[in-house]
Amino acid sequence: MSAPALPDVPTTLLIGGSWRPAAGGATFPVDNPATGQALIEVADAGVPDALDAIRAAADAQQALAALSPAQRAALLRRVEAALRDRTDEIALLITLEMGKPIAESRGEVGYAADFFGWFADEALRIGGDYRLAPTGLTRILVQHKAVGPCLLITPWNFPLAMGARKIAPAIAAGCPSVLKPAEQTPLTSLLLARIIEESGAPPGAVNVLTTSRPAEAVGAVIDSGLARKLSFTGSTEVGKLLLARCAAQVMRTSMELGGNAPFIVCADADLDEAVEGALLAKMRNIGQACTAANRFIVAESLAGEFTSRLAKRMGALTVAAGWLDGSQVGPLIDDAAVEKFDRLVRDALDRGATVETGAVPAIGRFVTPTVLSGVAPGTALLDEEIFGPLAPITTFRAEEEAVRAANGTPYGLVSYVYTRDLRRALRLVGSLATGMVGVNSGVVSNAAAPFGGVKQSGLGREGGFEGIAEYLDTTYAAIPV
Ligand code: TXE
Repeated sequence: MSAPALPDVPTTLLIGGSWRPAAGGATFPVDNPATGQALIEVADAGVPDALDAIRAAADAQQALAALSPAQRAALLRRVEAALRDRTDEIALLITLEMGKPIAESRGEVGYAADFFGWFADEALRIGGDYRLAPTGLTRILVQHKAVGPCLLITPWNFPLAMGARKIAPAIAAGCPSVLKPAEQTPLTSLLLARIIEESGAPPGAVNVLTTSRPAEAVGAVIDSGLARKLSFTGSTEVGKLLLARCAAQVMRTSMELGGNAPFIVCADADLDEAVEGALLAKMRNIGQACTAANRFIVAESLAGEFTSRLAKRMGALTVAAGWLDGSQVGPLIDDAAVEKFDRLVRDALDRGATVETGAVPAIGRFVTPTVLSGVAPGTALLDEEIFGPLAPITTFRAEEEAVRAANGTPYGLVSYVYTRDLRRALRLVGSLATGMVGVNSGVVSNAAAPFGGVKQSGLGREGGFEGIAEYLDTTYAAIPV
């Protein structure tokens, strides 16, 4: 299979405004998941590079603080415009290193650009307030100030958007950062950093550390004490390790971790809409999203019809390399993801699940969209984050039963509910223990919304007014008069 040529992209580290190789010259390969072949080699940062990067960020704090809110907003607007202008080039890069269909990559570029636009406005709204102490003799001047240098760690599944959700509010708040992208998808972050640089960011405002040894490089940055905040998106397992490490430095943290989203279809749901929403919520990003519907919990009375329609739609999707016309399902990110997918399907079948579509062997990293019904409690795919195009269907009779099943997980990122009854919808929104609920919608995320989870899905919010607060400290001056 021959892939289109790789767009021009930097392959070295960006530290303090200089593009440079890793100390010692180490590099590591970046794969095209569709072909399994290397696209290019990028710099492999070690501990000395990591320390240089966080020092460069700390050194840039003054230069960023010297930019007025209007200048920071204008910078973010220029980044937004450049992303929109260069959509085709960036989308191809995302598809080549991550695998998703090109139409979805274009959507990701627009979504990422929205965050630069949103936070350009937020940069103008940073303020504070003025209060009187109870005696009235002291004035309290409350301010919101940049927390300081930030470490931003992103996963591979949305290589552009995850960086945008962190860098845009950091710049808006006046925080310099070190971006550490996932080892599978460093190229999009390098291109984003170049675009931010070309848009006029001060040297050192954004530094990029690509590395195949994240534990070492990230550990060095945290232990340096120079980073004042970590924003991490990734697995709950790594998030817990990093939380413990940050505790030693009393660092602020935001954590966007794993999910196990229930997708509840009530007996009064509009079935056409529910099937459309299910496809979106399950198949977006080849199922590799923390917001992916993980468990379908369907009213018994329409489970048969819902299942056969969903299976028909999922079975008809075009599985092909993401750059090919008409591709709807690209490859999974790596061989480990394919092994996990196969293990989850096998376990469900061993426990008596019925195949409605799919469940055939993978070809390379391309797996077949699969729907399983009759999935028994205790089956691994109901407890683990699937991260692939696999839809397990379970049924319920009473609403409380659906809520109990939906909430019966340590995760709490998002739920989806399909119903035509407003009261039922509001009742469910109240009782579902997740940070976000899609009501008759398979998509919850946008730049205005405070994206984030409860329970073991994370801490903090990205997007919305709440998104910038994560990068600001509240301080005050007490002034007796
Ligand atoms: O995540 P990791 P992986 C879930 C999903 C997926 C599973 C594993 O279920 O199947 O996690 O994915 C960096 N110290 N999500 O292995 O390992 C790593 O380099 C410091 C959900 O990709 O958590 C990358 O930049 N950093 C999630 C980032 O952490 C470390 C998106 C995420 O990698 C590190 C991705 C360490 N010891 C996976 N180990 C979501 N919330 O959307 C890894 N990293």
